[in-house]
Amino acid sequence: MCGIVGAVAERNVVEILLEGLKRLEYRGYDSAGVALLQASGELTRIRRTGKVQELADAVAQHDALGSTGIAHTRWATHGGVTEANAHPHFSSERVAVVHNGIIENYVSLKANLIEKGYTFTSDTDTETIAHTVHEELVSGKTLLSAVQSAVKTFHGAYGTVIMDKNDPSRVVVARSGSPLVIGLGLGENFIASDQMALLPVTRRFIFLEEGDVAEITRRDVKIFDKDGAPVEREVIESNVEHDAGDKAGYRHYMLKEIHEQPTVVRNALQHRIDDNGLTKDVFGEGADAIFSKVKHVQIIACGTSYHAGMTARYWLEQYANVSCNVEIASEFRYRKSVVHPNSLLITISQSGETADTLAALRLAKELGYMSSLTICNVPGSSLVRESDLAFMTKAGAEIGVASTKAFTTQLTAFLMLTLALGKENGMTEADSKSIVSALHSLPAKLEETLAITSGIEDLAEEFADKHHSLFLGRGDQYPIAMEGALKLKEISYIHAEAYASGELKHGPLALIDDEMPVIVVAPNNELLEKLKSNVEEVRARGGIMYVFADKDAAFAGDDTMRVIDVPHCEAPIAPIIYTLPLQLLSYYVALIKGTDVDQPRNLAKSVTVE
Ligand code: F1P
Repeated sequence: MCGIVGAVAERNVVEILLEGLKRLEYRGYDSAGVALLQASGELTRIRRTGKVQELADAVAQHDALGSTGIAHTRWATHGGVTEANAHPHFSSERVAVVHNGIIENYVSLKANLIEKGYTFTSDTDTETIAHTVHEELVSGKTLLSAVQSAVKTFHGAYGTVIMDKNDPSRVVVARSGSPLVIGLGLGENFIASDQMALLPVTRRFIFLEEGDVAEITRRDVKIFDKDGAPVEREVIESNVEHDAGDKAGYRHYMLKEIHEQPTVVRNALQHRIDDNGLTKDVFGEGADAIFSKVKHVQIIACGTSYHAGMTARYWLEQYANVSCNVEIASEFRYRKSVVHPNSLLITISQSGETADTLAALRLAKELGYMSSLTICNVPGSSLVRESDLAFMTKAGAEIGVASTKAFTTQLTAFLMLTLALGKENGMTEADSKSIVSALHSLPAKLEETLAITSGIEDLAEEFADKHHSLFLGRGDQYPIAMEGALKLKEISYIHAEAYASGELKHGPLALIDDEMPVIVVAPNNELLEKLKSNVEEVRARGGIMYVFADKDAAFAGDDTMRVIDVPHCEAPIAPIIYTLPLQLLSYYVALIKGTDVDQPRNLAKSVTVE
C-alpha cells in the first residue's frame, strides 16, 4: 500500500524519484508528492492528487532541484484524497516525512502535539510523525536519534523516511510492519518500499528488518536494530528483471501478465520436475525431513492467494492424503484456533508483504506449528525471510493490481507440493504419474487456452450493462469460480458472487433472472453430471448462462446458454486451465466499461496495512 522512494546523491534526484514512483504506482495511486532538499538547505515540496503523471507535470513546470529527496504515491487510509493529505508531510517547514502504514495511536499523539503548540494541516496519521520528530530535533538531537526516540512513541505499522532541512546530507528511515529496502549506489544511496522502484539505479539491496532504523548518506549506510544496537545486514544482488515495468506492447499490464502465463509456469516448473517427478530439494534443503513428519496442513492467505489455497486443499486431501484447512489471514489471526499435531503452516502471497498474512505467520510461530512454508513471488520479501521454507513462484514482477500470473504459478507450486507431501503419505503411483504428466503438459495447454481469446471478446459485450453476476463451479473448480468472480468485481466493478453449484437451491436460485448472467466452469470430470443438473435448475428459471466447458462435456448451447469450448486437459491441471478464460472475460468486460484495468479504484497491489 502506498509507495516510497528516497535518494541521497550529488546529482539532482528528482527524475530518480519520479521514475521510482511510476514503478511503484500500482501499489497506491490516489495522490503523489515529492520533497527535495538542496545542499544549501532549500526545501521544495510539490504534491498533486491523481496519478504520478500529474505530479511529474507539476514538477516539470517548477524546475524542481534537490540532491536529497523523498517521494510518495498514496493509497488513502486516514484522511480523504486531497493535496493537503498527500505526502510528504512537513513540520515547521523543517522536517519532511513520507510514510507507509498506519500510526494507530495517532489520535492521542495528535492531541498531545496540538497541546504543545503544533498545527496540523492534514487529516493524516502521518503528520504526527513529522511533528514528533521535530519536537525531538528542537531538543537538540541529531536526526538519527530524534527518529530513534520518536518511533518509541508510535503504535502500529510504519515504513517511513525523514529529512531535516538543517541537515541535507542524509535521510533517516525506520521500518516496523511495512517494508523498506535500501539501494546501494556509487557515491549515492537510495531507499524504497519495494526494490522495483530502484532497479534503474542499482541492483544491490539491503532489506531492513523489523524495528530497524537506518541513517543513509551519499557514502554510508548505518543500520541500528530495534534496541538501538548497530547491525550489519546482508547485501543482496537482485535478479529481478529490470524491464518488468514495461508493457511489452500490450494495452495493459494485466493483459501482458495473462499472456505471460505459459512462460512463467514453464519457468516455475523448470529444473523442478523431470519425467520421474520432482527433482531434489525443490522446496529447499531440509524440506523432505519436515514433509516426512507432516500430518496436517494449515494454509493462510488473502484475496486471490486465498483462492489458490482453497484449490490446494482439494488436491492435498484427494491426492496426498494430508488433511488441510484453509483460512483468510485476517480471520485466522484474531480467533483462537487449535493446532493439530505435526502441522505445517503454509502462507501464500504474491508480494510476501501482505500485513495480515505476515501477522498470521508470526502468530503461528507462537502457537507452535511444526514448521512454516511460504509460496511467494517476491524474493527477499518479509514472508520469505521469516518462513522456515520458501518456494519461489518465479512469475516475475506482477504490476496489474488484479493478480493473474501469480495465481496460476501458485497453483502450479501447489501441484508440486502435492507430489512432495503425497510421496510421504501414500499417494498412489497412478495419481503421482497423472500429476507429473499433467504438469508437463501445462505450459502448452495454457498456450492453447489463450487462443480462445476472440470468442471471449464477443461475450464480454453482453456483460457491459449488467450489474450482477453469478459464478458456479463444483469441486476444485469452486475456488476457480470464486477467483473468476473476484476478478470481475475488481476490475469491472460488476457485483459478482461465486457459489458451489450444489448450493444453488439453498438461496442463490432466488436471484436468477435474465439480468443476472450465470458463468459456469465445466471440465469433463466426475462431477460433470451433477453440474449439468445445476445448469438445468438455472435454465428452468430463465437464467442466461455462459458455460466454459470441455468439448467432450457435450453441453448444447441455445438462446439461453452460450457454450465456450475450453481445450481438453488432464484433471489435475483443470483448475489452472479454467482460470484463464475467466481472467480474459473480466479483462474484456473492464475494457468495454472503460475502467482503469491495471489500477482499479480503491484497490492497491500490496496490502501492507491490515
Ligand atoms: C493478496 C491480494 C491479491 C490481490 C491484490 C490485493 O496479496 O488480495 O491477491 O490481487 O493485489 O492483495 P498477496 O498476499 O498475494 O500479495
